[in-house]
Amino acid sequence: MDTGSLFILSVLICFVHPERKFVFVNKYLNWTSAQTYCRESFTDLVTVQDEQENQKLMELAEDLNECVWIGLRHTLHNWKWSKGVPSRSYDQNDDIWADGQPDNDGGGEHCAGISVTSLKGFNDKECTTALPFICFDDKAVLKYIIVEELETWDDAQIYCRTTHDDLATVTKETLLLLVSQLMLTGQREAWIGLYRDPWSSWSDSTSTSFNKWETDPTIHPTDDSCGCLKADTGLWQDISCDTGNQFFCYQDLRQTVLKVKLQSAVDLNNMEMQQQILEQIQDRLEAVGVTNITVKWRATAQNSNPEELVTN
Ligand SMILES: [Ca+2]
Repeated sequence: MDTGSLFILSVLICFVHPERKFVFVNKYLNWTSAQTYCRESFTDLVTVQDEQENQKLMELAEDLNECVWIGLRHTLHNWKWSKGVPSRSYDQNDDIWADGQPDNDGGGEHCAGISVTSLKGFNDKECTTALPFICFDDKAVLKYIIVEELETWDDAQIYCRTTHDDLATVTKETLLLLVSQLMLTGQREAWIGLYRDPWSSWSDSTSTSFNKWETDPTIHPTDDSCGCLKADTGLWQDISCDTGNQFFCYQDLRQTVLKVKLQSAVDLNNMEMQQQILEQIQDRLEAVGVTNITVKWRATAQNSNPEELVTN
């Protein structure tokens, strides 16, 4: 046989209508091992986006009297601005923090402020603390407005969004100016628009506001807590990620990989030949009822066989 003519092709099929299949895995693994298992065997640990999906998972585990891992893990590393700009997120290693900060003192410091005692950067504090705050207003002459009323971070955000644009986004360059202005008011600290939600990131990087927490899970000093779903009640608990639990994976049905071996004397780098093969695959799929798809080649790192086909 002419081994030079044997090509291994992978066909990745993407359906237009997204659909996910949930899988209950009856193995007891810690959260990280469960994540690895799901990624190797399916797509990822499950993301729960609404009540209907939460119900589906309960039914899948048949009212099991145990807590089953879902794809939620506590993370302290994802800081965001209220106004959403700049678009990048900050983490603990960014050069925006005062010395020793963010320290998440007490485990629940998820909002950030500036202080007259530090020109180096910000401090994380509990969002329920009442502080003055700094709004930003692009239409105002003085765009940074220090409001001396004491408010929680959430109420300060509401005020700024109602009265001005939003809570202020502060850079290293504007920090010195704002601290100077704060000193003039006689206040020592003020909220800015920086915050984090430690439970907003799922294993597959989806962001969703849906949750079913049994109790407020936000007070954790470290990132060793993960989310699980109690199959009998549908409520979520946060427990140590090292616990051995059964778990829910999901399979993204929009992407199905088919591996095909072709024996051919033709050169698959020939553009016309590639197009003919794509059309034949598409025709065959439609003939068996697989519609709403297109198929195309995906270049591989090495431009030689095996090559891959991708559809979308
Ligand atoms: Ca702090």
